[in-house]
Amino acid sequence: MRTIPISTLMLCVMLSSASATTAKSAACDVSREACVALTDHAIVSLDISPKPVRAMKELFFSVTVKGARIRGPLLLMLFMPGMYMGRNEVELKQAPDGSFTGRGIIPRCPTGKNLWQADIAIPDHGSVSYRFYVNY
Ligand SMILES: [Cu+2]
Repeated sequence: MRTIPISTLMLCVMLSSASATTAKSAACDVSREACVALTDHAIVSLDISPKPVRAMKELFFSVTVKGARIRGPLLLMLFMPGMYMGRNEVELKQAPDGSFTGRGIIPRCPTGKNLWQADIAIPDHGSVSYRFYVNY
């Protein structure tokens, strides 16, 4: 499981159709661009707006799932790798266009660190993770 920029997705799919989950890719920071992650037969893209992503501001999360029929809602979990920052979950409800959307807030870390992770469980298809840097 890893994340890649949407712009390189098609290239990656072409280069590695037989082994998509082990292909090397550029790191993707969802604070700056929409990112795609692959899990069991599902292509999951996450976008967060407004950009760049800031702490203590309401954020809009939008997820699209391709390759799998998913029924919402989905649960997006926000946390800092290696540090407990309290439970922070965003319920993503299915919008008329088929995407899953919700709103949430990322708190400011007292240590000044700003690496966060968003995990989304895709029912029957494992889960995907995205790491990104929050701006203070
Ligand atoms: Cu922290």
